[in-house]
Amino acid sequence: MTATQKHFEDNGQGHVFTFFDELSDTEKETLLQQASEIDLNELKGLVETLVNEPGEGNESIADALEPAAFTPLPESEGGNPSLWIEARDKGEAALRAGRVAAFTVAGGQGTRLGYDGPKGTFGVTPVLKKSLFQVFAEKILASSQIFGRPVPWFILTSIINHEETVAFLKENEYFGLHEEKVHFFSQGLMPAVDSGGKILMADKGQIALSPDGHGGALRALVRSGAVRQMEADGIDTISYFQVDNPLVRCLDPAFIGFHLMNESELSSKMVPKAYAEEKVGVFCEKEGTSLVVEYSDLPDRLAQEKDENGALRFRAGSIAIHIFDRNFVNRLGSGDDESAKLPFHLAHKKVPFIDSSGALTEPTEPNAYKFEMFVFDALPFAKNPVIIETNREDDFSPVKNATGIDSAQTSAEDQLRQFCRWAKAAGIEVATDETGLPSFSFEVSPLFGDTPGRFTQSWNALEHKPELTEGLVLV
Ligand code: UD2
Repeated sequence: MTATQKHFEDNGQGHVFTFFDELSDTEKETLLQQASEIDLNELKGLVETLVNEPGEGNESIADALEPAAFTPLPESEGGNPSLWIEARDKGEAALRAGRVAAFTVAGGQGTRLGYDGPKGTFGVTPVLKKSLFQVFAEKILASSQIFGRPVPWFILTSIINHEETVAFLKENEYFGLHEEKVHFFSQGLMPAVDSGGKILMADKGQIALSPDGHGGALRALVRSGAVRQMEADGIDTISYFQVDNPLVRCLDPAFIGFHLMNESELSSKMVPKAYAEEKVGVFCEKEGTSLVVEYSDLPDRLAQEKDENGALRFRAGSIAIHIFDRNFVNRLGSGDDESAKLPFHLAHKKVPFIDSSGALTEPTEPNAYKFEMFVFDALPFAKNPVIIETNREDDFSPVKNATGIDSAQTSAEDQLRQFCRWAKAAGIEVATDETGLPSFSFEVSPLFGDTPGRFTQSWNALEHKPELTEGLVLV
């Protein structure tokens, strides 16, 4: 019996090795490797506190919860235009100095979309159906060209999609970015357990493992050496966004500027929630500390509450766009600071498993508990957290579902509306409906323009100005 087997035996998880003797040498090695990466102490604690305990319940989360303060847009009530100009200038200076990296979390399973492949390879633009990865690459390239410094791009993958993601970017020659500026690293894994806290086996030689949540990004950034590399390259500011949102401004100068001006360790963007049930976390404050309460944890009573103007009181929706200070990532991700650890959240899911006879069971009801960390749980540990308002139509239209809300269709339409706003701002006549949507599809590459100002500049520089018609692509 190996030391790992004994350790599992002693911790009540010896069944993981039931079929060990039937495995080939390579299979044995794989299983031992998987097992050795599981922290059984941590797992035991999670089972005790999350699976066995009934849980806090939403109402106790609500105690003393207040809406978080945020910096309004210049055009919003209380907005300060000169402050936004100052922030933009500071952010542009940081981009010119090469202090900023882009960071995409793309390790998730993307089950809701029903697309077979890494989500970042999914086609989203209205005409060319460029992939999410291509859209981000071109935005990063545009910023690199404008500010004269190549911006490195870090991509978090997971065991589910690492190889395919790397191959996709390579085949497409990194969409114009320098190969050595695109960094991939895989996030950690956690085992799924049954209601008795026993680790589930996906096969005789395979533990049922799944990604440790996007909060795992912080420790993955440290473990992979990405943080060390950033330090060596003079990067102290990490611009974080999710793989599902093609509208995101990957490197927004004003946002970067607010982060730096406030010497913040973690900055975030908010949009006023569109409706009470919208599936976004909400920025709150509890006893002077900022935090995000996930939509599923916010009691309905608070989600529906209105202020004296009739607006939702808890309306500061988190759209998962953040800026991290590199040293802060190191502090949390290294695990050195015992007082700053991201908690795990519990998810009850259907996970296929083999039983004690080795037969595979495909459950029809949730049978397993998974443990995930959320990146926004870093907020209470951050010094000087900053929350700024952003325009939803210029930053957020995710592709999450196959149809309906937050689908490929709604996102493509939001991209079209943005292109039309830019065209109108450049003095081009384009007919749209009352929601700003044209009756035809066209597309603007981020390399042609990624802001109204740069769109206008490129448009004015065109010798032959094309008519905006179906299928036009401005590159
Ligand atoms: C997330 C936020 C929600 C809101 C919304 C905006 C959580 C729990 N909720 O909801 O508050 O901001 O986004 O769109 O995050 N990912 C990984 N590794 C993992 C799990 C996820 O990289 O182990 C990535 C995934 O690839 C995606 C992102 O994290 O880019 C979001 O994951 P999700 O789709 O599970 O989050 P969602 O839509 O429930």
